[in-house]
Amino acid sequence: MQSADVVILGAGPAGLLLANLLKRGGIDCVVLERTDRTRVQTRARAGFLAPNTLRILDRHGLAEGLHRNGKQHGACEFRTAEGRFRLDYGNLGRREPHTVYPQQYLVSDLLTSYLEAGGRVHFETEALAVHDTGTTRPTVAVREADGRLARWQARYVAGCDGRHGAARRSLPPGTVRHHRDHGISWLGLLAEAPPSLDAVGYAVHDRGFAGHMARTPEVTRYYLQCERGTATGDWSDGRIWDELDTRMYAAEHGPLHRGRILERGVVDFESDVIEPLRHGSLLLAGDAASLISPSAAKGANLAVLEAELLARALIADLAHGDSEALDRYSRQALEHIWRAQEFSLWMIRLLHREPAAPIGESFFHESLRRSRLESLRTSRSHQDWFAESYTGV
Ligand code: RFL
Repeated sequence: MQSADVVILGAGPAGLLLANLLKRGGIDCVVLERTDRTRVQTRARAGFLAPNTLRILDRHGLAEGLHRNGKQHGACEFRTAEGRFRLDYGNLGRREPHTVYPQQYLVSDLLTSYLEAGGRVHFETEALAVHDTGTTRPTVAVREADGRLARWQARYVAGCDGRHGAARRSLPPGTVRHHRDHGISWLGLLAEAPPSLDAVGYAVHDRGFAGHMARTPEVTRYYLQCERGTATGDWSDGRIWDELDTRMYAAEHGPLHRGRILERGVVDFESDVIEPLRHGSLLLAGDAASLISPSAAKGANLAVLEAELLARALIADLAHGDSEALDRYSRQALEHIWRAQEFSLWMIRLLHREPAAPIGESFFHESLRRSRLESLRTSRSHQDWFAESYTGV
């Protein structure tokens, strides 16, 4: 049986930042990743990184690529049937913009730095289950690249393997999972087209939400609220662009730059929180700890924050014998998670028509939504709160 003090499941932002920090802290660790290196380095997901994410990466000298190629972004534009308004949130609240840097670039930077420091990553190694989490010698059952079954032994296992990973499957019976299905779905699109506005676009329309987020000068992310149960192939490219134009009020504000749809995927809006994040020798971070709907762009930022907190706690425990540190990690991380969940829910309610009600009939919800948007358009203190919550984790 192979072993490491900390076996990390998953080479996403959470797992790879944790691995970097543990290695620097002199802790023996290994990363087990289900997919291959190319997949890890090319999976396009998040792009909007919070100022605190930048501070964390800076603190550990891991933000070089981000400073070189990331773009500061501090404005969003809300579009409704009544017109549009822009919030320069980078100059409101704490006056901090986002940095747009595609998640796959961040993951590549973290992977390169970890490997250059002599870190170990086993690709195409799928964790099947974590055993004996109630003891100080947990084991991880894995299927290796050649299909062979094997086991790893650890002092701690860090579950950074997302919502469908082995860590969640291995939680002890009776573990609390606070869960909410928002009943909303997005068709998430990556288009080979330059951004069409110099701001994040949030369009609130009777036909459903549409969103626009710059990624690079050549690639833009779009979102279309769609019916639950929509399959990725249900919408043709032409229908997607026509619908985006309609919902983003292109007739009033100008058409969108069209291009090839590079990637499409349906995201069902669900949120959950596992509580606590420590179960004996099994610890959770990132999406494995809490799933957050992408409406407020918090997931990757929480993953980075939790990875730093968890690294600190594991080093305190393993190198300095601080036996309280890991329980403290759970409490601290959960505070941040619930704050992000709260804002994310607020964004969901701001941007979407009520899913259960037929289009145009949910008068009460629509009136509240209009009122909320009007307050955001006109109240400076509401704008400051928005900016602080939007960029904060
Ligand atoms: P990840 O990135 O999912 O990485 C988990 C890794 O674990 C591997 N894995 C396993 N490995 C071994 N054994 C197993 N059994 C395994 N099961 C899984 C996987 O292959 C993978 O490599 O989790 P992590 O590190 O917790 O990071 C979370 C973020 O990826 C996620 O929260 C964000 O992408 C969410 N998100 C956004 N977050 C932001 O902060 N800003 C954004 O702008 C933003 N945009 C988004 C998003 C998520 C999206 N989708 C696809 C849900 C946009 C979209 C469309």
